Amino acid sequence: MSDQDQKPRSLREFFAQDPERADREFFGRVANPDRRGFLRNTGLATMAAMVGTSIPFHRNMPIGFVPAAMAQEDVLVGKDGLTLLNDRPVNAETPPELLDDAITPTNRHFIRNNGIPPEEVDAASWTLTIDGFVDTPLELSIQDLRDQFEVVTMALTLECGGNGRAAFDPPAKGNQWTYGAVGCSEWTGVRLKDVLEKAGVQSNVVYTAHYGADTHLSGDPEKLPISRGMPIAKAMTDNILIAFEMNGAELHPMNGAPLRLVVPGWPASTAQKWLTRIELRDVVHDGPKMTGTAYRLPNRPVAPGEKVETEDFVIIERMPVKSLITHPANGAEIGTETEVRGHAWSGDRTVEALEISIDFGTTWQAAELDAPVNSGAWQNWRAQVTFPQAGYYEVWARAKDSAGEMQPFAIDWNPKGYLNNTMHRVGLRVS
Ligand SMILES: Nc1nc2c(c(=O)[nH]1)N[C@H]1C(S)=C(S)[C@@H](COP(=O)(O)O)O[C@H]1N2
Ligand SMILES: [Mo]
Repeated sequence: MSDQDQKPRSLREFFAQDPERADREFFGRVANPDRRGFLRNTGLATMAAMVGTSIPFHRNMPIGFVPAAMAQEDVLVGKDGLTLLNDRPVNAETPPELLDDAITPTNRHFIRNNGIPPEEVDAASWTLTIDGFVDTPLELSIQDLRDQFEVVTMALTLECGGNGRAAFDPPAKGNQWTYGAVGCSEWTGVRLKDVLEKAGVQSNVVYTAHYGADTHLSGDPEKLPISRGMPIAKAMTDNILIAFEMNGAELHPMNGAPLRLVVPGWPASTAQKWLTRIELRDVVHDGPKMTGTAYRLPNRPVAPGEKVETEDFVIIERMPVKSLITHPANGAEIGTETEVRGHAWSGDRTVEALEISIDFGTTWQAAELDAPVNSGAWQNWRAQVTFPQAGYYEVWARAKDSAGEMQPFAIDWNPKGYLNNTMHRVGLRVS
């Protein structure tokens, strides 16, 4: 039986199967000889946050004890309305109608973890190492970053490369994301480019490699859950941040506190959370999730279900043109006059036009489309729609980008279910 088959589907199941491990991974709780739990500070804080207050007798709590007040969704502390796809590692997406804000609030930003987040996070002693082919290797605290580089705030779109995977047929393995593995929060930090320039990028550098403090699901300290990178030319663009604030506050623990990369326009897997090290390499990075079929696509269209050889895969770079309808919600009952609105984005490009249809794609109406607030931010759009009579309608939205690329009705199937940018459809009952 593979590891996959034994994977518990809920937090409660996980605690039932392996209580000591569950305690270690969720709360950093270590067993005492008398089998009572000893909660480290962050673990205690996590559990207190879950139950909503302090736990005076926490020292008496037995190992593997799930507080009765804790529902399964409570792994999502500090998140609101997210759909939990997996709790080990934690993966949760945001329903489209909860992504209606121009800037995604922290409690609505999706979570995609490949491993176990670090238990003890101390922002004051956190360091970032810049090494590899640089003139001067750097070791920087978060305060050093603030002091030595220009601090900037930007709205930046992060989208998982597997967003939309649930629509693939035959199905693709992995988290069954529907629409909500995307968000555009406001991030504060320093430009990656400025930091790399200070270290001095040597002429033979072709690629970055990113490392974080999370640990592998197996518990093996030699294994990394994920370590991805990008071509040096991409790394030197202006809108990539090493961020220490999210929406004007600390990063959410699940979104990489206290330090992460934010890389808009490319698969968000390049945006290393709990960032500890960036290495500059003279070859393409080969860390976990860089090779094989991970975040890679066949180099040609393939038939649905077709077997593709590993050497025929290429690394995904920019994300494709895409949009989301965030209002009204799918299934809503509305009147004949309604504002329809949402966001649109396209990798390193801008979106030039957004059109909607209420007659299954027969005719299209231009929506009002805002410019991005800065490079790397999604664009907000809205349209006033008049439905001719009561009944069932679908609103479809399609974006077209600066290179003339438009969202399709259907996309080529690929083995891992990446880059689904088909049009978003919302069903509405008009009365
Ligand atoms: N250290 C670390 N960084 C990581 C990951 C991870 O598992 N570990 N997941 C990546 C993936 S696949 C995505 S889509 C984004 C998700 O960022 P979010 O969880 O803040 O939404 O983080 C990326 N950075
Ligand atoms: Mo991802």
